Amino acid sequence: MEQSATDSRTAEEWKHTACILCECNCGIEVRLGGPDGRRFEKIRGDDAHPVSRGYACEKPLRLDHYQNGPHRLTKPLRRRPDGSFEEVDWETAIRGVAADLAAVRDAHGGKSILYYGGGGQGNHLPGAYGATTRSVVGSIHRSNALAQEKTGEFWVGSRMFGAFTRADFEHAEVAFFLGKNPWFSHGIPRARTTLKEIARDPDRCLVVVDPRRSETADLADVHLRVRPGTDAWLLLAMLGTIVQEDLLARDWLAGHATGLEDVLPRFRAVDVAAASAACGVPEATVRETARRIARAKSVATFEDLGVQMNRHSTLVSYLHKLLFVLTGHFGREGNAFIPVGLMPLLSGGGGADRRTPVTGARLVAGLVPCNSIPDEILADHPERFRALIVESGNPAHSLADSARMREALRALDLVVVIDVALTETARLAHWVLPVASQYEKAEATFFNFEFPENCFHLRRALLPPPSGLFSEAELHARLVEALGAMPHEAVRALREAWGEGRTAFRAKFFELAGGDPRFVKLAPVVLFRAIGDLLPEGFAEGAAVWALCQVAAMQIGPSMARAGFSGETAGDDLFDALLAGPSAVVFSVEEWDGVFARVGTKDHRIGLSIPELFEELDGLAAEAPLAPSREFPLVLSAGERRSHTANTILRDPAWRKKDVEGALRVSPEDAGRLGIVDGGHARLVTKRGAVEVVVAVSDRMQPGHVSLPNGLGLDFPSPGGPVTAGVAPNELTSGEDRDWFAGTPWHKSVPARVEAL
Ligand SMILES: Nc1nc2c(c(=O)[nH]1)N[C@H]1C(S)=C(S)[C@@H](COP(=O)(O)OP(=O)(O)OC[C@H]3O[C@@H](n4cnc5c(=O)[nH]c(N)nc54)[C@H](O)[C@@H]3O)O[C@H]1N2
Ligand SMILES: Nc1nc2c(c(=O)[nH]1)N[C@H]1C(S)=C(S)[C@@H](COP(=O)(O)OP(=O)(O)OC[C@H]3O[C@@H](n4cnc5c(=O)[nH]c(N)nc54)[C@H](O)[C@@H]3O)O[C@H]1N2
Ligand code: SF4
Ligand SMILES: [Mo]
Repeated sequence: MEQSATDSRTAEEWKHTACILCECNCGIEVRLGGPDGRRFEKIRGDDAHPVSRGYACEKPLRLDHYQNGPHRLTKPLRRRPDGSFEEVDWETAIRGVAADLAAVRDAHGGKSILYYGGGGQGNHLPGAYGATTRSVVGSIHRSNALAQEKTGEFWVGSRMFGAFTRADFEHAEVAFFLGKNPWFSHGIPRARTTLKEIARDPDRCLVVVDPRRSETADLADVHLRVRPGTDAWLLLAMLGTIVQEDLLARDWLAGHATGLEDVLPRFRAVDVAAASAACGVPEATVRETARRIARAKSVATFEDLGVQMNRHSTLVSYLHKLLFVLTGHFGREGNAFIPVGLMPLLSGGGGADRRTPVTGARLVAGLVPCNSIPDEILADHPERFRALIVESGNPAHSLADSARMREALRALDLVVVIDVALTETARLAHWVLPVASQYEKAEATFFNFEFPENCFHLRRALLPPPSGLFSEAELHARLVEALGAMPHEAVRALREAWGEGRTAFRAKFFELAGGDPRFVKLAPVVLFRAIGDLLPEGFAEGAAVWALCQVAAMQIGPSMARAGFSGETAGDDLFDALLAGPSAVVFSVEEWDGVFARVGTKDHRIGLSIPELFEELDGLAAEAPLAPSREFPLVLSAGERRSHTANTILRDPAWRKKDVEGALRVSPEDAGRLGIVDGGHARLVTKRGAVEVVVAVSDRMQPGHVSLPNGLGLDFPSPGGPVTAGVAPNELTSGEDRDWFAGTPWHKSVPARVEAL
């Protein structure tokens, strides 16, 4: 793909793309400018985007920090024996990485090569292309951030629905947010608009479960201010109320669910008063809220990190889903649904019977639990991981216990990092392979969860990469070539067939796919080599999406037909629409009546019974929730989303106008007791580490609860040497504090103390 900075698309025009700072991927328009025409001078919401419809929050205005910051790497780096890096040319890097990967494979088997990442909030195509290199070197184990947040929920969803569920907040009478602060973290389309609409309407009700008076709680009709880490008891009390007061959707359950007899007795026995006391919410409020949910025509719910990175998280996911299912809030407008994806990112939550090689941790959705990764490396075990490929992820910063993660990275025979920046993880790599930014290549995500109309956005490159850089598609194509695995004959044949038209191309592709299972695994790079440069300018990396469109046409044909893509050419028509659309394209249209057909259990009924979780559930009544100790009297939530946090995508601290250091929020009561003041400094100590923090005294915090933002403590190049602002939260967290089932961490309730300085 050849592009020049002076081509037709760099004129004084707004270009359509998407924000990459959270999973919503709102459509935005960018006006480029500056001396080299590469600055993101103006940014606005894209009215043409069918989901975000012009909406954008404050964060994308700062995207120039991502695109044009001094953190961008331009040359491959190789580690010298003394630990320093040297710049090498691409020829050397590709050959070296291919040889090193092959050496690990030959010595220990491909199963010893772990792949981490594959995409962040805005880029999922690297995962598709990276799968080709993985298949050539025989890497079967993988992990990514989902395995430190969503795997418990996936597994529960797969057991109950055979799928992952989302909910329709736009039409819901009651909106229920459990450990989720959408005012800042979004996660639903046009979050603030929707929240305000619900809050304004006297017939609708916004319920927020959060120990903190979050910005979403400010708008709420009901704020259930639990004590940190006690949501399991709150849900127990709510379910106890629903069962004991007979608020169940009995008729509906009779037709749509199985296993009711297994769960009802458990909640009939609950002491609602005791469970309410355990979570610190008045019993009357618990009962009122349970009744409000049960009686509502529609209820949409969302659980997120406040509970998913917390105690009893898999059980909480189960109780949360029981809450809306037992009250009948599934499969109708304004309630929960099963999204129909172009590429079902969040399916396959089952398979927890497969285990990791060293510690035997469950591979939910095929992912190695993030908290297990160091244990799978730092073991004297023949099957330990020996090599790690990290692509678009920063595990040395984002996973529990950074110190131990660094130790694990140092213990590996080979670490290859593919990133735009010299991250905390890249610093420990043997090879760092820089790539084009998300605005210098075609990109897309599979965070497509809308209903009844779902959209996919294949974004066109806004500008060419700086010289010497290229995309992951090109990188993996080169690696596959260097490993001697590129099927050149297939590439040639497909390229030729493209010239003959789509019918010939489809026929050739499926002929090749049918003849050789290896071809299927390499299809992304084969397609990229065959047609990448034949696609419209700026779309080369979209080549693999052609195959996704074909698969979608086979798997969700009726949904696509309702969106206007039908018949033999449905897949190609969709692909062409993606290339033509200035913005996202509606690829599937559902009917609410069809939701139950998507319930993936044997009888298409919701399975209420999950016996694996009964012991934990039944034990709650006798369990004492996390209590303050003399050593650690406080509970730390390590990693809150704020106005100026975006994981580690924006590394430049200057992108934050306020709260540059990312203050520790402390209640006025605790601050007074500890003798610390707003804007002052303090020492924050956990069993794992101690750091110095800036303090913000905030009446949003309840006494005993302190909170640090996520994504800070990154180093950033500056003329006087690297600067760091704020605290990296995982210097304070521990790997063993995790859910017994899914292995997800307890970052939101870390026992801690604060000392005045
Ligand atoms: N601005 C911004 N938005 C983002 C991101 C970002 O980095 N910055 N990251 C994106 C990503 S990757 C994700 S996963 C989502 C996460 O989105 P959220 O889960 O909404 O984000 P958090 O702020 O981490 O946690 C949500 C809330 O959990 C609360 N909480 C803490 N302890 C408890 C508890 O014991 N019980 C309950 N019920 N709540 C508790 C916190 O007070 C907080 O308000 O955000 C996405 N959006
Ligand atoms: N204590 C604590 N820890 C947490 C959390 C918390 O709340 N508390 N939140 C967790 C959550 S929910 C998540 S999702 C994770 C997120 O953590 P990670 O999954 O590690 O992801 P990001 O911080 O989004 O980093 C993405 C990386 O991609 C790089 N990148 C950007 N564009 C490109 C590109 O085009 N190509 C390539 N190859 N790389 C690119 C960026 O430079 C960055 O290094 O953090 C988790 N860690
Ligand atoms: S809601 Fe998320 S995707 Fe949308 S503009 Fe804000 S950060 Fe970007
Ligand atoms: Mo996340």
